Amino acid sequence: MSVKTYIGLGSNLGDSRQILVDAIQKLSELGVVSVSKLYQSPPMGPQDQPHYLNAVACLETNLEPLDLLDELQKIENESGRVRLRRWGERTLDLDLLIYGNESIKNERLTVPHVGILERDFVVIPLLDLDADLQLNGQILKHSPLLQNPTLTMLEDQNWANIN
Ligand code: A4P
Ligand code: MG
Repeated sequence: MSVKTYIGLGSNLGDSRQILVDAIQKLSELGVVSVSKLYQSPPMGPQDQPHYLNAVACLETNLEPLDLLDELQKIENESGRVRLRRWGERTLDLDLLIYGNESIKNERLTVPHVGILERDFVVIPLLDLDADLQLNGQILKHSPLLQNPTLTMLEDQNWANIN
């Protein structure tokens, strides 16, 4: 039985747009994928790093959570992932944001991903995919973050040639 999952994508090193396009292509080998618009956002965390490109993908997959995490980490590594410091620059970061209605907390995985509701670069692309999405009883489109978004929309939902 397939489960609806949401994956956050971020990149601020290398050819970020191409890295995200390639990542979406690889995600589409794991199930049915649709994507948000493509955004640029100022760095959260250390400020002396480049802006990020961010997007969110919806993936309907049969993979169990830890198997999906394995696949996400494989895709990160294939992008030549460099990660220098916490919240620092990286070629590709794939976060498992939501896995169906499941709450998961173990050594390798916390789902829903912590911090979704504090990050406009996650909330806004999630709303592209489901305008009525709720998380822990919170209606995302009512989030105060939407009052003063810091991100810029770069391209519509055709950017990855997938929808
Ligand atoms: N892990 C636990 N739960 C999860 C999950 N739901 N999804 C574990 C993915 N991984 C999860 O991840 C470290 C470990 O987290 C993994 O081994 C996995 O078992 P990591 O990606 O190597 O490193 P990091 O700790 O994710 O810390 P990180 O990545 O520094 O934090 P974030 O939260 O991923 O933030 N600013 C903008 N504008 N846009 C961004 O996308 N991203 C970050 C990274 C910082 N600033 C940003 C952005
Ligand atoms: Mg991460």
